[in-house]
Amino acid sequence: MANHLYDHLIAPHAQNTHPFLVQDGADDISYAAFVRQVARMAHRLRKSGLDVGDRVVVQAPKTVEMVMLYAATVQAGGVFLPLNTAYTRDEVAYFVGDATPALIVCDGGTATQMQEIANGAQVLTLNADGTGSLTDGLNALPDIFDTAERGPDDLAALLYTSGTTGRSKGAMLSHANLLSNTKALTDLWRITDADRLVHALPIFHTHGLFVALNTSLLAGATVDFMPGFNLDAIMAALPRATMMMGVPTFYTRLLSDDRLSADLVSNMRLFVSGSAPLLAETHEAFTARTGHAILERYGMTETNMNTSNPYDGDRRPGTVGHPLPGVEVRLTDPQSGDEVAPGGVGMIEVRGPNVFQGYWQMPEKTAAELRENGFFITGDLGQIDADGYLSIVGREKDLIITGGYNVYPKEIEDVLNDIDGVSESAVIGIPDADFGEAIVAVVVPDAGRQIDTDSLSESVRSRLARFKHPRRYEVASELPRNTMGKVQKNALRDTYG
Ligand code: MCA
Ligand code: AMP
Repeated sequence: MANHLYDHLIAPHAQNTHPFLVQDGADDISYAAFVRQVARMAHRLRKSGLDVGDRVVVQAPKTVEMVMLYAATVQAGGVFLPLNTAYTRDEVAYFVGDATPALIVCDGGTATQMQEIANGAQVLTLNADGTGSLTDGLNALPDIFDTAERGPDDLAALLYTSGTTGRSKGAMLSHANLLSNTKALTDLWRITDADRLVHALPIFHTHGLFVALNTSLLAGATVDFMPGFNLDAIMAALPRATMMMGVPTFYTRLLSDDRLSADLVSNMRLFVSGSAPLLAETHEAFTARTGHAILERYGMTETNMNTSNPYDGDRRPGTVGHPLPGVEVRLTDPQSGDEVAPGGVGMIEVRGPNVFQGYWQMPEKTAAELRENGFFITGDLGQIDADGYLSIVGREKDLIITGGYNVYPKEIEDVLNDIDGVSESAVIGIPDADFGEAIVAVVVPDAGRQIDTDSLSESVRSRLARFKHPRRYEVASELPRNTMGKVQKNALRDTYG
């Protein structure tokens, strides 16, 4: 049966003996072997209760089996919902409650806790070594599966993205959203089966999952699949590789190591950066050291990728390039919604086949951010130069990006404000050499109370993922406010940055 994403990304590889997933210390997995394992896993999912349209929540270590699980979910007609492995029980409980999955796949170590919040979903396990109830006895299942019928507009994935106002929103991504973007990127970045990609990103976000893996699948490229970012492993892999995708922290870390040289990367064709701003100085230092101009692109969970610097031609530091083919970008006045004059700063809005279907069960939020004419309001402020290069010059949304992870200050402020003795708080991002931005919390105690910052961090630890924890707490007698009563975060950044 027709299945838009499966038919383009996976089915064509049924007889393809070229290596797909390559790992240190393990046998290569060919494309054909991958297709067979995916079919077996689709049987496992179906037998475990997955119906067409059901969500599959996955909070599991990065493994080749998790890539198979993604593809098997698509083949069985499910909706893939990966979660950051750093999320706490409370955070996961919210996603499970909101998305009401039929299946949850988690690390064996968290299975008991997951059962408690499963909300009726069946829990399967997948451990870092690939074992678990998801894969137990898998080879006994048939290696052909009757692919579920899914059209271009059916959902393939639900990816949660935090918001300025608190509750995380599930971005509904259709088969056509994912496939159209995959085709645009594969074409633009000239990805082919001769490529070998260094894959050190997590696969629970758009960057590592869709940008990196979907393009490799479409092109039939080989993926050097690493469990995470390890400088030694990447240095060892670069001489054999042709491509790498990373967040800016990858590039600053590579630059901090003397082993990075033009010789080491002489086989490389393309370095891509995204998810957070790449400093122009990092871009320039990388070119000076290696001769490679990093290609910076811009995307969002809701839209996949929107713009990219050119493959041929000038990759301009500090810019995110031009709209992808088929994608429209316009800049508008945040108040009036009117387009700004050429060269002016405005809200970045995007329209195209990449733009999501709306937020899961949140029609008001969808209506607030997705215009009836199809333009999505990104919350990022941009400027377009005379040559059409877009630069992100600021954000309307109060957002911190640390090491490529998005953190909404409101979520941390809510936790801090709940703590006994805290009157109010403001959370800011300050420049950090490794993560780009680091989180600082400024806390005002209740009148006459002292605050012990150790107890603050203790309270935060149990409720929020590690990457959201403030690296520093500052106690202040009051927060600076403007005449409208709004906290002036710029003033706080000046004081504490
Ligand atoms: C780890 N830690 C972090 C982060 N990562 N803290 C803040 N921000 C982070 N990103 C914590 C660890 O838990 C640890 O805490 C301490 O910081 C030091 O960790 P370290 O070993 O240095 O970290 P790492 O394991 O090397 O990870 C850093 C990383 C990783 C490689 C930069 O965070 C990463 O892979 N980031 C990529 C994120 C990503 O894929 N973003 C794409 C989102 P402790 O010391 O207490 O143990 S998709 C997206 O944004 C859009 C769509 C787009 O355009 O792509
Ligand atoms: P997410 O919510 O994880 O999808 O993150 C999307 C946000 O990351 C965008 O709205 C931007 O603010 C930011 N972002 C992604 N790519 C870039 C980039 N190349 N430069 C600056 N910011 C970026």
